[in-house]
Amino acid sequence: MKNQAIASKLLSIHFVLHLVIFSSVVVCNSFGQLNVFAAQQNPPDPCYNEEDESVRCIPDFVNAAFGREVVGSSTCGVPPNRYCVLSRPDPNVEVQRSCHICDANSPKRRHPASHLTDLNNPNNLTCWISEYVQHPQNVTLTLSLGKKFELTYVSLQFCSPRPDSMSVFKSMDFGRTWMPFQYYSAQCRRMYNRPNRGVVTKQNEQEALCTDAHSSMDPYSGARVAFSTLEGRPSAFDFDNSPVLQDWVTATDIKVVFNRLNTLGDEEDSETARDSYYYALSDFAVGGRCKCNGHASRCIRNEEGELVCDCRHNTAGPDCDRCKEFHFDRPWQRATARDPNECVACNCNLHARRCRFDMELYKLSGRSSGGVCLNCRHNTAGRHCHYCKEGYYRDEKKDITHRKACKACDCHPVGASGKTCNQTTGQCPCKDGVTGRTCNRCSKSYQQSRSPIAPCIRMPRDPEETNVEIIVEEPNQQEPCGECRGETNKINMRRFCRNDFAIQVQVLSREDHGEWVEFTINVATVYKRGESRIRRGDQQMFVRARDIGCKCPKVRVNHRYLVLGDSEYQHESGEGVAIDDRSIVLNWQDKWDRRIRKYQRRERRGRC
Ligand SMILES: *[C@@H]1O[C@H](CO)[C@@H](O)[C@H](O)[C@H]1NC(C)=O
Ligand SMILES: *[C@@H]1O[C@H](CO)[C@@H](O)[C@H](O)[C@H]1NC(C)=O
Ligand SMILES: *[C@@H]1O[C@H](CO)[C@@H](O)[C@H](O)[C@H]1NC(C)=O
Ligand SMILES: [Ca+2]
Repeated sequence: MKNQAIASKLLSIHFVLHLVIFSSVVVCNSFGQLNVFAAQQNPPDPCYNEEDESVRCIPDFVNAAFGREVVGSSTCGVPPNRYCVLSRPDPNVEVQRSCHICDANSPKRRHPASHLTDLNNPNNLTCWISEYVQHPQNVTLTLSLGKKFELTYVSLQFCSPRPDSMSVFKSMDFGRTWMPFQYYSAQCRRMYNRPNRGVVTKQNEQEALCTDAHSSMDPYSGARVAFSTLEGRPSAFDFDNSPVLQDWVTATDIKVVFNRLNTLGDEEDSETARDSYYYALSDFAVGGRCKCNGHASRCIRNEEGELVCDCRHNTAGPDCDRCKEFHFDRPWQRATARDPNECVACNCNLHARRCRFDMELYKLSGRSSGGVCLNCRHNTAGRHCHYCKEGYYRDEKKDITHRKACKACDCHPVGASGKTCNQTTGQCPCKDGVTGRTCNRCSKSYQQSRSPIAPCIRMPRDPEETNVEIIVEEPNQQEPCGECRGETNKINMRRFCRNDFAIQVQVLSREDHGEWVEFTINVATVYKRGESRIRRGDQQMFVRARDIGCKCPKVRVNHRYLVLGDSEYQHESGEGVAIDDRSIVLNWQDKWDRRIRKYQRRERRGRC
């Protein structure tokens, strides 16, 4: 009980602070400029501490409704109509009426819903006013926040008498479904079938309550009615560990439904009172924080103008609600004060760019690592691309992360009895009488035969002779042309995602230098850079002579191409762009520009 009291006190402090901030915006602006100046010097990222370790970070507390659009189901002034304001400054005097005109076409007499979320200046209130309301008509205000927020309060300031009954709903899915957040009524049971001032227990923390608290105030004065989302909810003090309450305070949209006017004792159909039967509010405020699950300290607008978290800790998604690509070594979790729960990269020894999470492996590892590398490259295999795939063996002189850590077995097609060599020594399995790492020689006292089944046979005579013969010369360097591995005439999202870089180039000239052919290209557009150092302008592009000879890829001077490739494939010099028979080289078509820019945007949103 005591905790709850403290919780509500904290919330009301939040609330008061918030009001102070928003009612003194003019003062804040001059401070705001100072802050900008300070930020230029050395902006510390609140998501990391001084040791550069991840720490939980949370966006600032704001009025999420400020400046956002509210849709009202009814607004006065079309056609112009009269409305009368009732007031009673002193309970001992008669109620006073002052009447005005609402005219949607007059800048001074209009009362649109935009007045609900404008700057709330207490000295100059701007109000939204509904049309005349007749029972049982409902009037609805719908506010879209454009993103998930974690709300501390919803606050409504009235210009009219407060209604007899109203309900507040929230949506977590941009208005597709709604759930009740709070009810206000002088007659909770009759209107909403709920007890007045009910109690929340641990079992019903997501239940909307009904209260008549707002109706005890002077009905004539425009007053604020505020609903604190966590007030009276037992887990509020353990919010970090309460997914139920984290969910409860989450909303993308808020809807207020005015179900019943306060007729102040008049008969509802009284003709004289009609002019004062309307709802009017000056401010619709929603206090809260952009929901980023502890992984961002601010929300920003993305290229589409949507509000999204500026995610850290290797997370992604509009609410930092998942791990970013290649960071699936443990499951995503919300950050807490104790543990930032950052997402961890998979360990693929630099041989894979994609991985997935495996719950079984994660559990087996004692909840430390569950990442499984996908599509290990450079002839590696295994969960972490940590050994060589079949037909390859480890070059112990190179680190496992090296691109050439695995060498081909190259077992002799005739001398070896299989294609798989010993992973550490590279020794191929040799047929009887055959020797050598690749099984390319006859053993001592064996000689070459014409039989592919027994290429070396024991010499019948002269066992002294120790001639070692080479059965066939080393495998031919000039392998015949195979199919182009990158051959296609289409560009699609999958291909765009799978490659490190995507550029539009014009081929200017060609020079042949033995093993390599060097093209001078002009890069007109870099759609995707990956880890390469490709820039716009003139530079070199290298292709192995063998690949060019096989027309994999086909590159011709004076032609314009779209080139997609892997930045790990490099010329010995490490300079320029290098492509091979896996790269995609397509004759450029102008219509592609728009399409590829679309892929670019999708990739930035993490859709690869
Ligand atoms: C009050 O606000 C309205 C609308 O923003 C503005 O047109 C008007 O000049 C303001 N009046 C005063 C007294 O500041
Ligand atoms: C007004 O809202 C109440 C409660 O949400 C609902 O039961 C009632 O049918 C609505 N009335 C009209 C006229 O839509
Ligand atoms: C590979 O060679 C090493 C060293 O000779 C040997 O210890 C190991 O058993 C061999 N591995 C296999 C799978 O034969
Ligand atoms: Ca206003």
